[in-house]
Amino acid sequence: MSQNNFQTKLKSHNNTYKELFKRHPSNPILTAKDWPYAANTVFNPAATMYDNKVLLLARVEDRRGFSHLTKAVSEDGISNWKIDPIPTFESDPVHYPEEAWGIEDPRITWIEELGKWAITYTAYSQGGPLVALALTKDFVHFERFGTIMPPEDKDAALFPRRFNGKWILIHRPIPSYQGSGANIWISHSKDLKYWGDHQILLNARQGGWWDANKIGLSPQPLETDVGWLILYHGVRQTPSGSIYRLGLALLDIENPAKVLRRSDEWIFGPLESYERYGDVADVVFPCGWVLDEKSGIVKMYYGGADSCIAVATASLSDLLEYIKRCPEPK
Ligand code: BMA
Repeated sequence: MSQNNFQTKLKSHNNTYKELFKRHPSNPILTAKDWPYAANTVFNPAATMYDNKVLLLARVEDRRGFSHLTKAVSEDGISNWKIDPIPTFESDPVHYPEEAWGIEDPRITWIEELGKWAITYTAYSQGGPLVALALTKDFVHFERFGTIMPPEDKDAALFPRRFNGKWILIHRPIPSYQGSGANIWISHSKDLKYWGDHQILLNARQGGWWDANKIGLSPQPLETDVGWLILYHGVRQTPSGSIYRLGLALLDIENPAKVLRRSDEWIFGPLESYERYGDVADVVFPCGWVLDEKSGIVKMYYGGADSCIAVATASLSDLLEYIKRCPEPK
């Protein structure tokens, strides 16, 4: 190929990806060193707005290997975090034996109808991880619902309102039939306690895809003018371990069981050293995001390599413009 042809060919290829989420220069914004008490690591935080401030409910792992949840609150969502001096929400294995080995990876949804926040979290039981639910008005007192999905199941979040009288939960059961992959499901309930009408929402792809075999919801669903915006993680198995990356999907606003769009490519993945190296290498794992309605900026909070908390920002209109250009799932 002549040099000219080669240059033309290069130009015709778009060789950069549009970066939707930009990492904050102060990353990682929180580590175990910032914690007011001894912890192995802090990571995978849920996020919501509380009293006009950003509230994170971080997963804190102690040196037994068990996790609990502790809140950190900040006005700008970046700095000056006020962290509870003791664990905010701990496992209670005496009354809830399914919490034997700790509680992990919460997601928070504000439920207007109840005037409460719903926290869906992974309880680590002797039978494996499962989904549990608690409600709170103040992030001080918690109303436990206990187990809402049996093991193995995790990565759950509620939609903020009912659809035709029913609440909808997104979650990720692991089938015993491994050939079918770990897919994202939705289930319905009239009372938040008893769940049914289970169905697959998003399938893990197969073969060479970045999100082959295992996917799971990341933060809580975000309501937008064009549908529910969903950020999910895909787990790629490689000879040197797994890589956790993130993709986007858009669900119908009135019927969230209907997937309108899904990104073919991942939009965020481990690149920086705090995402690549830590207790578990090559993991970005958000459990929460908040939207500033005025600026239209979304702040996504994520765990880096199971060892720190980081934040990345995107404009909601860029995310929507991107997802609207993505294909309709087959
Ligand atoms: C997942 C969850 C996350 C963790 C990730 C990588 O299965 O357990 O809490 O961040 O693995 O270790």
